[in-house]
Amino acid sequence: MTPKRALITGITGQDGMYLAELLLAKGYDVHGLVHGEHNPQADLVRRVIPGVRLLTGDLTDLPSLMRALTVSEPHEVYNLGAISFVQFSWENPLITTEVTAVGVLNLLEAIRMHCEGDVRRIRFFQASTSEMFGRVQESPQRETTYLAPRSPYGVAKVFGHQMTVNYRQKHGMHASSGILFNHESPRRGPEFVTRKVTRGVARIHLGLQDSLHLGNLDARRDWGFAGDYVHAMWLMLQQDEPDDYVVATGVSHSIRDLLDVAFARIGVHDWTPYVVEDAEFARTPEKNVLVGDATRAREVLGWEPTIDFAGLVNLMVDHDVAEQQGSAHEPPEGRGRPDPGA
Ligand code: G4F
Repeated sequence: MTPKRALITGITGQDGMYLAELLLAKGYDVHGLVHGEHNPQADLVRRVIPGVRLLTGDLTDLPSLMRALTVSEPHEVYNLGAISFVQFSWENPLITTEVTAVGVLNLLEAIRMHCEGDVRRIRFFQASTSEMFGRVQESPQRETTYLAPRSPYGVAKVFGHQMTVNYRQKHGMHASSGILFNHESPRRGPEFVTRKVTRGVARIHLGLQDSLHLGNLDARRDWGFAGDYVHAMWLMLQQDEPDDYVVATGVSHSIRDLLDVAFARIGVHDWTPYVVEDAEFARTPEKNVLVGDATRAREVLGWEPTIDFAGLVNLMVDHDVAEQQGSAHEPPEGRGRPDPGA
């Protein structure tokens, strides 16, 4: 049987890498879009997941997307590419909009034109986000919860989400959207709070760092494991009909909880001497509790998270201790500015 083919944008990010591994294990031919000629993250993907075929392209460049579709002839397209750091989007709202919002439209249009009237030939997944809920109108948040984003990133994601819904409704595309709550792993960039904490804790444990500077310790998130979330993405594209799904654990934790678990892993039960609340990292205003209701994903897709919060944090601390000692298998570092093409 001819293997299924998939095209992934955002292949160099944590989700792209986990998804590529999942699809390769299922026998897919996997193509990934990478931005720029000498992208250091592309070398990491080549090294860690040698089965993936990389294509150059950019979500802001429609002809490059058309070319990627022609070369890969995918059955499934996963759009994981975005500028995804919320703080960065406040400093760079236009490029965030071009990549994270208009990039989705470019890809939908490229698929529509490529399929020439047979739009169901390619199934499309859009990575939407809990950041779309922003000033939350109900808790927990579900697929029908009103969208009230509070950052240029959240606004851009709402555009991509609604375009996906509209292309499904107007053009009959098999286009699904996963409203993904925070999902983490040892491959998470160190600018995000979970990895910042687990990496900092590992360095404190090894005597490489004295303290950890953080923003609001009372902020709460619904954190899951990225490997579980890419499984939900794949399940969405295996359904006969496309739809939108919240992907979340349904449990909210504070940054203090994160610190409790991470420091306990290295045997420290009072972390207060090590943690500095620093206005540089505080976001305002942030009074909302993001927590997702994944009932639809559970009932329709049969999806369940496999790793809980403590398991996730422990996994990340253990990885970071090994990495800081120079014995980890895969250095996920080297992420600078988020990669817009991928
Ligand atoms: O780890 P964060 O930077 O992630 P955030 O902003 O929730 O966004 C992530 O998850 C979203 C949902 O999946 C994605 F859409 C988005 O692309 C990204 O992947 O911050 C989490 C929380 C925030 O409340 C933040 O204020 O941690 C709080 N925080 C406290 N101190 C900090 C820090 N965040 C960061 N990055 N650094 C701090 O020092």
